[in-house]
Amino acid sequence: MNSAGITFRLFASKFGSQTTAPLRFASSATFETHDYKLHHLTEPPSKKATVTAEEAKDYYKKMQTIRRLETEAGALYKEKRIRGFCHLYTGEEACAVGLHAAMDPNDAVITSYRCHGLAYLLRNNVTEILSEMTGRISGNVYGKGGSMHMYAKHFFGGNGIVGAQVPLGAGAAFAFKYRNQKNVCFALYGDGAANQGQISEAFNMAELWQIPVIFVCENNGYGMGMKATRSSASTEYYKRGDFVPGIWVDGMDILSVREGFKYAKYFCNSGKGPIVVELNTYRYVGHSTIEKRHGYRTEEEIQDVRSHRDCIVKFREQCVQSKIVSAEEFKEIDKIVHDEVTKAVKIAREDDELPMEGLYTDLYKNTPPQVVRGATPFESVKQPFVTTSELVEKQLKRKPVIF
Ligand SMILES: Cc1ncc(C[n+]2csc(CCOP(=O)(O)OP(=O)(O)O)c2C)c(N)n1
Ligand SMILES: [Mg+2]
Repeated sequence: MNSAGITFRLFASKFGSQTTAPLRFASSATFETHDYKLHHLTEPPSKKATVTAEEAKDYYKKMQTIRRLETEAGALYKEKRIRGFCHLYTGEEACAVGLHAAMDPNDAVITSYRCHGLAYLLRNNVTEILSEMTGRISGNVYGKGGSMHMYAKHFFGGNGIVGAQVPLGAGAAFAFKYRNQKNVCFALYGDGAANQGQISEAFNMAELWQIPVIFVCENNGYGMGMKATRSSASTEYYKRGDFVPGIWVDGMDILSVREGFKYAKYFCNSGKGPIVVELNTYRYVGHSTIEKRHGYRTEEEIQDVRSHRDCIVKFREQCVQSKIVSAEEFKEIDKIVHDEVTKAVKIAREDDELPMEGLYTDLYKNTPPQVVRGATPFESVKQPFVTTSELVEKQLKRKPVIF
């Protein structure tokens, strides 16, 4: 359901144009969000979500970029250019883009190892993300972190230990409260992580101290190869905070996600303490890129979600039908995304790795150069540069990454 916006822009010249495109396109539209479920809350978020044409194009481009960069990451992994673990976000794009659309630039975010989408959004740089995975200097942390460890000014990673980021997120939010700063921290975790003790401990402290943290459970239905119903006594993750209010959101619908997070942010910022947001979502690919086949779910199940709930396809259809963005404009965006990601892949393949001196940088913060014992079996080495940024700037004469 939607209603076209009241303002219009000319889409094609009225004077003698041969084009078959409609003459007028709406500059905004209002859609109905999907139903929310509430826990210890009375008023649901707004059922109406207005989106301008510019916003719609922006959200679409971001979701498509994440999908494309993850597809390329999967291919680079198969070529053995990405080594180690690599967890793709394919299918879950509306969660990150909807969150990003609702957050303030000074809000903090922390997530699990499935971090490429958020890292890209918070740095607005595809090259950094792909090059980090291939271990190149153009990477987000110069290739020293890899797939699970990417950062931005208010983005605390990328965390490989399941659930570990949740208490850290509560800590980041506590800092906001301590400083009287009206910001929130979004602490994301999965349905598998939801059963950990440290999550319950974080819920308790956050409620006790009324900390402005949004606990975001990205329920993609599986923890590795374990179906949520087999691991969780209750799969109503939005209720799992018990005394912490919660909300269930359709994580495949970007506008429902955006409105859900606006609501959660308003809740936290009005001094009511933490809130749990469960995003119902789905991952199309294996738990990590080394997974050979999905023994724990059927191809039909995956295809069914792709055909009926895909966040990108659905959003595109919605926008075309409501005439805020044309099919042609979407095709143009696809081309821009394709070109941008292709360029980034080239750099991720061809750029250099850090020289050996990079092994001894960023050991401590704000210290004079240290002597590193056992750098080789026979010698100690004095740090030639204290930080990797210094090494990159002074020795390699390249631009450092600035957070
Ligand atoms: C403390 C700890 N236990 C186990 C693992 C191995 N492990 C990695 S991911 C994962 C499943 C987590 O599933 P979920 O929280 O649903 O997140 P998703 O991968 O679905 O995004 C497990 C058990 C780990 N990394 N850390
Ligand atoms: Mg999961």
